[in-house]
Amino acid sequence: VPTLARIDAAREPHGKAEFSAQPILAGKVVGATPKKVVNPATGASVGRVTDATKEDVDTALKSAKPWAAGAAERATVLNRAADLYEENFGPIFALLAREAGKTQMDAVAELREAVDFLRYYAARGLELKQPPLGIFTCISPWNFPLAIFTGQIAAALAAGNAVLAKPAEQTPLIAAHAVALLHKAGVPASALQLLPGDGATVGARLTSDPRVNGICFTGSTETAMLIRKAMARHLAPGAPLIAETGGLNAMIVDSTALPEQAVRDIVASSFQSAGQRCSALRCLYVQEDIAAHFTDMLFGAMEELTVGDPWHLATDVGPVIDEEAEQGIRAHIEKARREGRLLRQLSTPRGGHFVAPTVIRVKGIAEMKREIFGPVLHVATFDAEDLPKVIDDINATGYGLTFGLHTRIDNRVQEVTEALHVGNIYVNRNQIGAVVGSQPFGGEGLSGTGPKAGGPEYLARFTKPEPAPAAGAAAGKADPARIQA
Ligand code: UN1
Repeated sequence: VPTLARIDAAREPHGKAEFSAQPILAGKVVGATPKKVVNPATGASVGRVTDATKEDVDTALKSAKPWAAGAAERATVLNRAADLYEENFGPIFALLAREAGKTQMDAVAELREAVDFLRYYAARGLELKQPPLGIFTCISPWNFPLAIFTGQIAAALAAGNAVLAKPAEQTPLIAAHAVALLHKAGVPASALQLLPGDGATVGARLTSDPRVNGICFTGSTETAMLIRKAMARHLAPGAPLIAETGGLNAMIVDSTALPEQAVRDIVASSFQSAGQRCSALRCLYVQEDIAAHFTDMLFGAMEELTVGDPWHLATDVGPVIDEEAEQGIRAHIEKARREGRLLRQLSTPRGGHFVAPTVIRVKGIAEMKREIFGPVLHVATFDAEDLPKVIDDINATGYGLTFGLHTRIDNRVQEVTEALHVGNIYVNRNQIGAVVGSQPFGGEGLSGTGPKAGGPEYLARFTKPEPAPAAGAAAGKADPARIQA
């Protein structure tokens, strides 16, 4: 990782530069009516984007060709792309801060993850036995506009597919920058095309055209359900949907936890990335006996956070992504304030889409109907004898993405983790920031389809299915990476 001084120097020339994103169809850049893309922290222009039209989607589908090179050559190209990403950290960090509101800490982690995905899938691609499916639609979110955008594409390409990539509407500029690097590394123009645009024009077409052979999606649970319906109507039976969706993630802190450590991990899990991760902590359960003292410590630690423009290296919490996000989260906080449940809120800087870290009291996770995608932590207390009920309530949400546990009771780790239907469990640490390769990431139930991204089973879903194994062969296979301590 470069030093902060080097990061600052490398991104400086890109601090005011105007970037652009346009559809890239079989290598040709098209379109001429650009919309402005603005910085969520300042409202200043970052550049312009041209959305793809329905004709562009059709052109892309006609030009798409699965990547014919052998697995070894594909791996070489993806590794070269990883090198190019690393060399280009200046404009990448500038774009992550200016277009996506990422703090430097988050930007460093995001570039690392994107590079890890490229190298990991390049290596796993060499082990694949089955041929590619054909054409993959990849639809990615604004909260990891480089890492998840790249991870989806790298997986589909490593398996030999052609990719039609639709970046999130809020973050097309970094996507265009990434696609340029992938092409420069040697990914053929017909194997990777970029289609910026909205869900109605671009997303809907890319998920309901019978020429598409599979879909990789990260975003809301509601959108995943719409995609599944469209696929059932229009795509060939068996075309896979590989989806990572929402979460309603809990953490339990019992009276044996180390308070300083738990507080630090809660602050990171709830407020880092302004809470805009599907893995983020939403509902904290603190054991009643320690609750008063513990929440005081938590409020004290929150006070240390600097909220502001992520261009400043000292900023801990940047803006939320746009006006709609800001208003939605604010409405949720205001309701809690009216009901007398607002426990703490930091002061909010002016000028951008800022929501200051906030803590709200709840009785339990059961009353939280949906994921609030921002820096808002909900806190409940529990008595030790009610632990089974807490576990039942967490399972009853139907989501199952991440879970955190702070305890020094050995049996409790086993009891709790066995009872929970959750993809990623973190013990005595924070619950964000899964690591490609060693901590594959993905949820159960409403949180996703599996297999886990950055894990050994992921790539096979991008290939023709293997003939069914003998009955019982794969049954009961434990996932050793599910629990991280
Ligand atoms: C998401 O926020 O859409 O472990 C998923 C983590 C990240 C979460 C990515 N891999 O925090």
